[in-house]
Amino acid sequence: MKPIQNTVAAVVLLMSPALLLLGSPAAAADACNVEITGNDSMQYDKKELAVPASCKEVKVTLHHSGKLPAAAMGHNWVLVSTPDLTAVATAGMGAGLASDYVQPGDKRVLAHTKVVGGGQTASVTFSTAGLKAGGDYSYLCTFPGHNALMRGKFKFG
Ligand SMILES: [Cu+2]
Repeated sequence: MKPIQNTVAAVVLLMSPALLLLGSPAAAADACNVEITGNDSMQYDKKELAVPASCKEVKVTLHHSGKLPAAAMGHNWVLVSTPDLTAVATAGMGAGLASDYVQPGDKRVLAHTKVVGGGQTASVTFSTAGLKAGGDYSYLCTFPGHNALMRGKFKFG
């Protein structure tokens, strides 16, 4: 009887940290942190990113898994209302690499990272106060010519 009781006690002890993690605010915040990777083939690894509407802030981390420099195959992550996607891409093209291919002061840009080259990472943390739960949002890379392939849906809600 005794060894069995010990085993049960050990299992309960092992499980309790996991249960604590599940119930902690840190675990809830994790849902508000999303990651995406771009590569040398002009592609993101995800067609969709989703965060719950309970996120007051969202952190998006962009990795570039390739080897090419930012000037040749740079990527950024730009959040827009879907109907603004093409206009933001066009405006960004003219802004140039020094502005991370985002037109300064463009109100249609809801959030964006800087442009990264191979092996680099960038992240952006933004408030969701201006987002509508269930709204139609998209993300794109505004490096010239990339948005045709590098775009996806951003689900908030
Ligand atoms: Cu790109």
